[in-house]
Formats: sequence, C-alpha cells, structure tokens
Amino acid sequence: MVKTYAERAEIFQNETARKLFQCIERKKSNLCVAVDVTRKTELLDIVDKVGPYICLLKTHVDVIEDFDEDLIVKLRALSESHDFMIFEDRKFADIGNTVALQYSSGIYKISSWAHITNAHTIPGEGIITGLAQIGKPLGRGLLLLAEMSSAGSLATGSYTDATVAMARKHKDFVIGFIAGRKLTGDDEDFIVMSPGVGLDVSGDALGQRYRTPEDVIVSSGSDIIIVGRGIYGNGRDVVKEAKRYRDAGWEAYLTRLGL
Ligand code: BMP
Repeated sequence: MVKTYAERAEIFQNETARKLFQCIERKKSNLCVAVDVTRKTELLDIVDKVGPYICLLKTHVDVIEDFDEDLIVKLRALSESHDFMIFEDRKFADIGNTVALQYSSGIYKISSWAHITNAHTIPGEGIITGLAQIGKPLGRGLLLLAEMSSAGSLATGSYTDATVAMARKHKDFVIGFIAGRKLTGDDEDFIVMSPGVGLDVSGDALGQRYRTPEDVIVSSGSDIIIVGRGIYGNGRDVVKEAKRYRDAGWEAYLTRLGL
C-alpha cells in the first residue's frame, strides 16, 4: 500500500527529510519552485509571492549577480515566515575533499543555509562522504542525481542503479534522488524529486523536457514536483500559477493514494 507523506515522515533517519515531509503534509503541497533569476530583488519578490504554496524553494545561488549575505538573511526569514525549506541545486561533482570546501566555504557557504543540496555520483562514493563531513553535523540532507530531465542524459541504466546503491549505504545523509520516477520499493524510504514539470509546453529550446504533475506523481511514483519557468516565466501570474501547480501536484498525490 502506498504510504502517506505523514507516515513516511516518521520513518526517515534524517531530520531534514522528516521535516520536509511534515511540511508537505501541513501545507498540503508537494510543490518545489525553482527560481532561476539573476537579481536579488526579483528572487525575493517571487519567493515572497509563492512562499505560501510551496514546501521547498530550489535556488541556483551562483546565478545571482548582486549576491550578498543580506540575500541569505532574507531568504531564511521568508523560509521561516512562509514555512518552506531551501534546496540549493549546486550539483556537486568533484572529489570529496574539494566538495567539502565548496559546500562549506567560498562566497556562498551553502552548508550554513541550505537544508538540502545535491550531487552527481560520477566521482564515486567519496563525494558523499566529503559532503557528509560538513552536512551531517548540521542535520542537512543530500539528494543524488540519479536521472536528469534533459534530452540525451547519460544518467540512465547502470549509472542510475549504481547511484541508488550508493544512496543505500548512506541513508543517514542521503535523503533521496533527483529522478523522473520512484527508484526503490515502498520498504525503503527515499524522497524522489522530479524536475522538468510543466502543464503548458513540452520542452524548451535547450533540451529541457516537460511532463505533467499527474504523469510524474501518479504514473511514475515521484514525491515532489519541481517547477520553474512554468510558474515565473514569460510574464506569468506567479501566484495563480503557484496555486495551479500546488493543486495539480496535490490532486495527483491523492490519486496515487487512491483517494
Ligand atoms: P524549469 O522548470 O524552468 O525548466 O527549471 C527546471 C529546474 O530544475 C532548473 O533549475 C534546472 O537546473 C533543474 N533541473 C532540471 O531541469 N533537470 C534535471 O534533471 C535536474 C535539475 O536540477
């Protein structure tokens, strides 16, 4: 039987995963918004508008042209006031020693504010142990990129399988996957977050491919939809679109539960 988010919240060893599922249940939202804009004020404005409808904000902090510490202070305040968590989509991809430095240091000090980050598995298991050295004491969670939504992705087949095997060895820190579908049985608990979700178009000019929330959640068993330009792109009404995707994601979840 398919478990509810609330039931699954109890199972996780990792504190961040538990809190995320509790937040999803509280807000009745499995929507993560991806806000890929380049100015602080624009980012903060969108986040303030969509905040009530999301469980998770996904950032690419390195595209912000006027980044400063104040942005982090404000994002954290919005995360508290609107009750969502923060996922920095850093896609680490280096040896353990290097990623530990990239995660903790430099301009962004990602580990100090992002509840969740992610990593490619191409370097091998050292990338997880390197990030865990920094993130585990802080109670952070890591997602592994097991699949990608872009056309021609090489993250398929045995690469995806090896990524799942790595996750199983680090369940206290690895909380799940970026993937297009559920990758493990119901007896194991990993969160699957799926990017490449859109209701109006099937792709972009640079290889992105979109599927509907229903396809992702009901047919493929994913847990969280990640939506970017479908919400904030092309002069869209950000609040209206955020509600629309939140509702579509939640209805799909209820359908999956058979309700
Ligand atoms: P959009 O919905 O605007 O296409 O944005 C998708 C977001 O998800 C981007 O921030 C992108 O970096 C991220 N993403 C993706 O599209 N596909 C993947 O496989 C992994 C991602 O992180």
